[in-house]
Amino acid sequence: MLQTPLTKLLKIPHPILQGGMAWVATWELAAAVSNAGSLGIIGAGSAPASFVREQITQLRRATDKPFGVNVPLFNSFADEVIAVCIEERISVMTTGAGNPVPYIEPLKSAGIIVIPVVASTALARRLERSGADALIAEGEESGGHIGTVSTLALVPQVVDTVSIPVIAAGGIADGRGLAAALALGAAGVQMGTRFIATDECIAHPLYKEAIVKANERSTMVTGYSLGHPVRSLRNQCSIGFEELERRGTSEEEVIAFGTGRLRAAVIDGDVINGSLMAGQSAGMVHDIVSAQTVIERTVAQAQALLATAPQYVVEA
Ligand code: TUI
Repeated sequence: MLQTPLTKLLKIPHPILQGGMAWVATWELAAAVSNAGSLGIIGAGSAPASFVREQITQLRRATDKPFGVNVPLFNSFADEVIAVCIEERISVMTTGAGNPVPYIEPLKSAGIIVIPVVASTALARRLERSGADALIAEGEESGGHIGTVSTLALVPQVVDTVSIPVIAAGGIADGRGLAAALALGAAGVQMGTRFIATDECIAHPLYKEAIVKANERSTMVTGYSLGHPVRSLRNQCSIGFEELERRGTSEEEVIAFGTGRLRAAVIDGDVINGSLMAGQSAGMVHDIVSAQTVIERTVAQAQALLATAPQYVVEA
């Protein structure tokens, strides 16, 4: 067992969170992850509150373990989604892609553990002061919407800035990543891409296959010109997006080009014109296995590595 301040806070056996990936992180994946002793998370993405409520209901039928909901704050339904999560008294909320300060107090009053994603020490400091329970420090190796600092540089700097537990994310897909994160002072990890290539994930088989086939140079970042950088696998969609940005196409047109692309990849398996959001760890993912196998392997490998360097484990 790897006990850390995170396992204590969340009352779960393993210091692992599953990323709350839009369209991909449904109750099926979250249930498998939570049942395997980690924290499963439903990704609200840009979905309306009614969808999220239905997901929570289904997840409660499939597990009695703690779980979370991730809300990207650019979701136009964010207020309603968060209201549903408060009504449903979920265990944990993670937030991304924005500043969650206005939501922290109402969430905490409802007994919900609040764990925002940060990509800078400035926001980390502010969120600790505003009452966040822990933080996810997410490096630019991650898939989807990202910041600009790498995990190796960001995590220790966030750890040095705050006293609450820090969870490392970005570029982590196995026990080496978990052991390294603990050595950087993190209390656990969040993995996204690794959990797409699992049996329980509802992503189309062609999306999973694209991740398994990827190497370390298979991803690219688009959207810098919009102020919303997004990492995805290189394909006609991401190359086309880059081309529009290079030509200085209007923001409306670039946004219109991107609309519906993630759904096309995840649901329809359109690996050519869809947006295959994935992190640089895709090159480390070589098989499609159960979520439980991912977790067992990750913990066993980290434990073996840490047996030679036990001083890196921050005890609960
Ligand atoms: O949220 C994410 N990753 C996401 S959300 C998403 S949904 C989507 N995106 C594009 C098209 C269609 C659907 C896909 N990927 N990660 C968490 C994250 N948050 N990464 C970086 C940040 C972040 C960045 C800046 C958090 C806060 C922040 O601060 C802004 C501020 O106001 O200070």
